[in-house]
Amino acid sequence: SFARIIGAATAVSVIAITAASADEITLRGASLFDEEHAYTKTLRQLEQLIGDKYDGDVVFDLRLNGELGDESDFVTFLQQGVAIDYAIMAPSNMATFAPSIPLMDMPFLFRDLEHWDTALASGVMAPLEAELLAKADIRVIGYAGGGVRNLASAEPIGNIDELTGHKMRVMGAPIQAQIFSAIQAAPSAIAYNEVYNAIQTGVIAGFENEAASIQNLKFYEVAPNITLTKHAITVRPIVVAEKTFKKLPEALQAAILEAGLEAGAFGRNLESTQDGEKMQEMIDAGQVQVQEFAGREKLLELVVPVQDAYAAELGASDLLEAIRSK
Ligand code: MAV
Repeated sequence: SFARIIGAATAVSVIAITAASADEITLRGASLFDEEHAYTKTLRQLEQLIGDKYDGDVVFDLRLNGELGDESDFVTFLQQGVAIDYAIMAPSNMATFAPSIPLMDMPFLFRDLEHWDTALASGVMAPLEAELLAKADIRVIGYAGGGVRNLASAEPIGNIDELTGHKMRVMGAPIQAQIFSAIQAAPSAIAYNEVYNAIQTGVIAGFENEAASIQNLKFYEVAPNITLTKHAITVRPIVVAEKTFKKLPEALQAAILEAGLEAGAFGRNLESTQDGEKMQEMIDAGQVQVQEFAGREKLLELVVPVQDAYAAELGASDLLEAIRSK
C-alpha cells in the first residue's frame, strides 16, 4: 500500500541518517610529545575547532609521547591511511614519498620570522602541497611551526673549526645532510627517537632542534650546549591522511579544512612566541649553556649553492626564487 511504501521509504532514510551520524567517526592523531608541547596543544585546538564546526559526532583519539613512533613512522601510516589520520610533520621527514617537500623546511631558507610568516601566508608552497597529495596521499590542511632550530651538542661548537667534522644527527631528507655537509659538519640521518641514546653513547656528538622539543624530550641532559646558528624557522604542516579524508562526510571535510587553517595560525603564534621563553627556562634552570656561532654569514655563503642545485634538480628553481623573494 501507499502507506507501507512511505513507511518503507522513511525507514530507509532513517537508517541512512543514523548510519551517517550515529555511526561514530573516530580519527586518530599522533604527537611525539606530551600535552605541554606546542604541537600537542595545536592538535588539541584542531580537534576543538573541528568539533565546533561540525554537527555530527567525531571522536578524536590523540596518541601522545611518540606512542605511534616518530615522524618517519607517522608518514608511512598517513600514506597508507591506517593507524594515523592526523599529525604535525616536519617536511624533511616526508621525503621518501615526495622528494620536493623538504624544500619547505630546508635550513637557511628564511631570513627571519617576518619572511617565514609572509611566505607561509602567501600560498607559495601550493605546488609542494600538490605533490605531497598526489604522491603520498597526504593532505596539508594548515601550517604550524615557528620554532628556531639551533645546534645542540655534548661539547660546545662555537665556530666553523669546531663544526668541521662534527658528528651530528639530521632529519632523513637528503637535502638536510647536503646542507650540513656543506657547512663542514659530518651529518648522519638517525631516527629521532634514537637521538638521545646515540648522543649518550657517543655514536654522535649532537644534533639540531628547536627549544620546545629540546625541553620537552629533555635532550639537554645529553646535549646541553646550544649554538645559536638559527639555521631554520620550522615549517610544520598539519596533515591528514587523504585515504581517510576522502571517506568522510562532506560537512566534516569542510570543517577539517577550515579548522586546519585556524589551528595552524594558533600553532604558529604559540610556538614562535614560546620559542624564546622555552630557551630562557632552560637557561634559568641551568639545563643549557647558550653561545653565538662566530661567522654565521659564512654558513649562508656555503649553503646557497647547495639549495640552488637541489631546487634545480627538482625543477623547482622558480619556486625557490619565489620563496626567497617573499
Ligand atoms: C622536532 O622535534 C620537531 O621539529 C619535529 O617535527 C621533528 O620531527 C624533529 O624535531 C626532528 O628533528 O626529527
